[in-house]
Amino acid sequence: MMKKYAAAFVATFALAVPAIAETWDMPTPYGDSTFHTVNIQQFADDVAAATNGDLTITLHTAGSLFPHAEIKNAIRSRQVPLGEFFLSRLSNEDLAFGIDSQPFVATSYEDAAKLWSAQKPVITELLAKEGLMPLFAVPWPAQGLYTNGEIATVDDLAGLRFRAYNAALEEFATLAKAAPVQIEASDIPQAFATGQVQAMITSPSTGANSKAWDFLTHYTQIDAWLPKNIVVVNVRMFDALSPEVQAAVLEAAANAETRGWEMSKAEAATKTQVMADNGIVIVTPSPELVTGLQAIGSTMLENWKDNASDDALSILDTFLN
Ligand code: PCA
Repeated sequence: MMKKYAAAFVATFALAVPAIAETWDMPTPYGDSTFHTVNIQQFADDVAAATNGDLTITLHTAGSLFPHAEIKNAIRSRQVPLGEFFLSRLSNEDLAFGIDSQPFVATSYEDAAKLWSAQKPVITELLAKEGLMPLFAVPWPAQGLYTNGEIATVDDLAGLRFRAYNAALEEFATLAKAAPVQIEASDIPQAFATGQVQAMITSPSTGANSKAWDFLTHYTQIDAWLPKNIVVVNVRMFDALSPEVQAAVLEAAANAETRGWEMSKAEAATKTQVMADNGIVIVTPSPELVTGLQAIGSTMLENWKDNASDDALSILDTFLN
């Protein structure tokens, strides 16, 4: 009996050695049709191809494995080796994570790239303290305003139940005298259908993916900020990979970052067109609205500076100089 066991063990072990194939589960809060998800699926496919299947990454989309708020800690505690989330959701840990969600700081892809270069070393160090390492980050297209009817000035936002996705947007809505309600991207259609919210700020990607024309009429192109998703890996789990597989992951990650930024730029135009084709009125903001929104942005940035660490403040310095 013992012998048989040992023989079976040896056989299994011998078979297992050449095939050190590993499967990594990768949660994301966003749905399959989101361009970020398409991009991370390509990243997973690239890793599988480059490692001949030694590392297979399986996506779990739309918050199906962990809710958004738990993804970072799931990676930290090694419940999953890696995952994707909205970077500025970590701003409650350090404001350095949230600079990309401050209105009117970086509103073009060029500025967003410059801001990411300034932000990356600071947040890399913060994440390292938790045993985490960023693999790549990709911005959403510039954030615009979705409403029923035209919004001529900030006063028109007063009293609206306003969908928010992070603390900055909550602060924004409050300063606009609207009432913020936190809703995940995949829950947007339901939240509007049930009247939980009446307006939102998000990208043309999320607007089109949630079929904004079913519950809203106007999209005002305020192009206020380009917030990022980030893909983060647990360092211990990464270090346990062979050097060849590590190199394949890093190369696929670098390619995913380049490809993701290009996909984002393309989305900004194509998804705005999808909304227009479906009857959403695409509006250029009035000068009064822009002035009012910029005033809110200034207040928010002052608050941010008052509470930011020196390292967080250095991001803004590097970006502005
Ligand atoms: N879409 C995501 C984050 C930013 C964006 O454009 C959302 O609305 O939740």
